[in-house]
Amino acid sequence: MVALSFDTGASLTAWVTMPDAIVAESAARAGFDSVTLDMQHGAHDPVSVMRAIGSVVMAGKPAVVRVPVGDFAMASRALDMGAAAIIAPMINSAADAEALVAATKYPPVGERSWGATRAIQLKRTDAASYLASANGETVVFAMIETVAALDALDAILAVPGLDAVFIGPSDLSIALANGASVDPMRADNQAAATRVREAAQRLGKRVGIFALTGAQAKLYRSQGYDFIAVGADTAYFALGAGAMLAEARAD
Ligand code: 3PY
Ligand code: MG
Repeated sequence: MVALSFDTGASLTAWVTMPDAIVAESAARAGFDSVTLDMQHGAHDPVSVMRAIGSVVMAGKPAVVRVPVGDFAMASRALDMGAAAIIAPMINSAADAEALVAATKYPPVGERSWGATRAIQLKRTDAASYLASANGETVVFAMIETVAALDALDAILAVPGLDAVFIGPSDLSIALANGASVDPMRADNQAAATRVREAAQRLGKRVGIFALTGAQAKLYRSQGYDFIAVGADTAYFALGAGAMLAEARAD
């Protein structure tokens, strides 16, 4: 495992939905600070995630895994496979956050089950050192993206062992508009995101957010987010292809 670092400002993560280790490795080599593998809306499954984590770590970058909704067993497995951080979607209550922490932190903080063989291999360490450092080094993000989560924000942030929150601005915008629109940049949604960021920062927790574009990521950097997802692999591919084709067809 290569750990996430926040030492040089916001950590910018690539978002990878295509379930091939070469896509993840290419993202790692493109200069992002980490690579996030998406098992919620992306096509990654446990085997593709395991292979992609290896490629990312061997390219020298931390791998992050977003697990499917409520799949805390997968969160624990992703850490076993060498993920440096977990993003868990739709955490709507302190009880959800407690279940997430229980699965991802070893006693006395939680009840993560032992089996980090691949993580130990990738970290070039031994079992005792891994056990001693894992709770402190792995970062567990609870996604805040519903009205229920906003209502329970203080209780979620107070859960011992929860390292961070990650705002899902698209889902949050849908929830705040009661389904009438999806618009992360809508003023009420940005105000809610700011409220989440400030509450997390007051308690010394890390805070992340998803940016659809580079310009949005730049705005979030200026606002002091610790961890920012910058677009997604499908957009990197389409934008790169579009730019090359336009160049090729220019007179
Ligand atoms: C959201 O914006 O809802 C997300 O989950 C981003 O990944
Ligand atoms: Mg979401």
